[in-house]
Amino acid sequence: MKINIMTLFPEMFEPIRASMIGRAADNGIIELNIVNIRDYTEDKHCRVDDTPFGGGAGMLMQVQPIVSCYRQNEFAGRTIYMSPRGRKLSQEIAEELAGEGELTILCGHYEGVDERALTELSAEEISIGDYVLTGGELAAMMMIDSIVRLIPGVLGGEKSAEIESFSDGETLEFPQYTRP
Ligand code: 4HQ
Repeated sequence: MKINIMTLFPEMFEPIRASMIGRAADNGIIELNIVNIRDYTEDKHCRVDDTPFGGGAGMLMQVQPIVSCYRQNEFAGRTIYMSPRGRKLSQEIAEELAGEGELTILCGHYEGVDERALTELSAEEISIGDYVLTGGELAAMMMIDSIVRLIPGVLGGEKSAEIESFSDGETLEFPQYTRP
């Protein structure tokens, strides 16, 4: 599976290069393609944000850098914008997304992104919960972690069998013990 991540803070994704996901990327089971939206700005001062038209607090991410980034990289597959307005992430959604060949994830900052960028990318919105973060990066990492562990070959054989037998029971685990 190819996972494209559009962000203003690529360095925030270092932690997912470690652990199980890092190994899956090293083994070629997944491909993490992390791109910096700022690299696509056509503004002479490299700005990527602007004030909301008609007023409102804070700043919004501009359409141009996002759309240029998406087009120039020829991203394909479903595009997901991490947003507290979105469909709440669940095991069912993770399972659904684990079956995709390519996913593009847009991480917003400031007050969010200009709605025209979301329309242009036909982005679906997914939320990790009813609370407000400073950016979509941590939300994206949580979603990616929940998806990638379901891809065959990412966890050890023993673990994947466990997933088969638990499927939706994963979230209802009983207390477990190592030997006394
Ligand atoms: N965000 N689930 C993006 C979130 C969030 C969430 C806050 C994402 C602000 C711009 N994302 N912006 N909750 O709180 O996904």
